[in-house]
Amino acid sequence: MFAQFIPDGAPVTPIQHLSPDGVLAAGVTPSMSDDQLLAGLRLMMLTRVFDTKAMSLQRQGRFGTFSQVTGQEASIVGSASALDPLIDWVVPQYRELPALLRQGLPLSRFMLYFMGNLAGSRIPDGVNILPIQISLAAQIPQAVGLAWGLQMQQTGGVVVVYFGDGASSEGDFHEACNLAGVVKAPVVFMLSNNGWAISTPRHKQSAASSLASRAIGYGFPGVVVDGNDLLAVHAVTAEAVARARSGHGPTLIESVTYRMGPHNTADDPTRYVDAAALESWKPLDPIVRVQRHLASRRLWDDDRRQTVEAELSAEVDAALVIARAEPAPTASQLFDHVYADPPSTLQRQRAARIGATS
Ligand SMILES: Cc1ncc(C[n+]2csc(CCOP(=O)(O)OP(=O)(O)O)c2C)c(N)n1
Repeated sequence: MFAQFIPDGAPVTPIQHLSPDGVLAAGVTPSMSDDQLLAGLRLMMLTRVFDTKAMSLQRQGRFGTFSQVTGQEASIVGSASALDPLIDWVVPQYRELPALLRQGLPLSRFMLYFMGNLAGSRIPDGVNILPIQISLAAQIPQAVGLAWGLQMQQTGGVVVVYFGDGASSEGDFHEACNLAGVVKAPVVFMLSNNGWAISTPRHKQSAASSLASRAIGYGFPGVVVDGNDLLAVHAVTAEAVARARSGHGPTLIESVTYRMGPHNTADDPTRYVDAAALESWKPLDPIVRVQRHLASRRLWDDDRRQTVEAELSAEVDAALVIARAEPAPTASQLFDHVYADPPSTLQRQRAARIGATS
């Protein structure tokens, strides 16, 4: 049973295992081994390296619109690390790169999506993820359906579905929670509260004192965790996954974090983000927190950081070489895989396109 079950309306202190200085809270046994912690740190760092490169690729016109993860790495890596990729599923929104990688998606495949290549939307066989979802919250009912199906098939699998505070205001979220509670679907609702839905701040999103408190209305637990704390997010998700796996149904996790960059490459947050608020989150960097913790235990130092950063930079560059070796997408491909029998208007447009591009 969760140590923290949301009482209706009460303000809640997020569960924290590591302080911003990297000190383990008294009485807490880490839910991750040292190897898992180092692997989690590496994945968080890879995501940060990728974000920087992706931003520059987008500015060069080689990538389409892209949403960075920066600041939210612990929230996504901590939760994804609690899964067994062989039987569990990840259903993403669009800001969950490291969860997809941990499930087994090759980085080069992820890149193809942002290069407009159809292959980027094709999930390789055996990788338990659904595609990126841009239509807000549409993935949440699908995740519940998937989880319900796994329950019927008795696979033992659990689904973690990711979405933001903005998506949690959509009807799809509430309908999905309701059904999941009724059928006790093995699903974990991972709500990344990063403070913003583009330019809409959290306080304009909902009058509820905590977004996790909504779970009460659907008959399952809600829990609030420090989303910049890898260990706490992992522990809370592991408990929610264990609940789901043993037939006790869903959990709503509100992971309190902060979006340190723009909403995406088309956004200018300087027009609406309070600079002081942004500054106040900088000392809470989730990557630095784990590095400090490991350094205090002599498992990390600056030399090691530089070595790993160089390795990760080379890894991202190598994935880009693979992605760029794929044939460039053609305009006529826009018409593929949408309709089995395209309407005549689309057939005419497609014919005109093929004529224009051949
Ligand atoms: C149904 C729908 N409505 C509106 C949008 C436009 N839109 C794209 S992202 C976004 C904000 C999403 O915020 P949140 O769910 O908190 O996720 P975040 O981007 O902060 O991770 C909006 C309104 C959309 N994609 N889909």
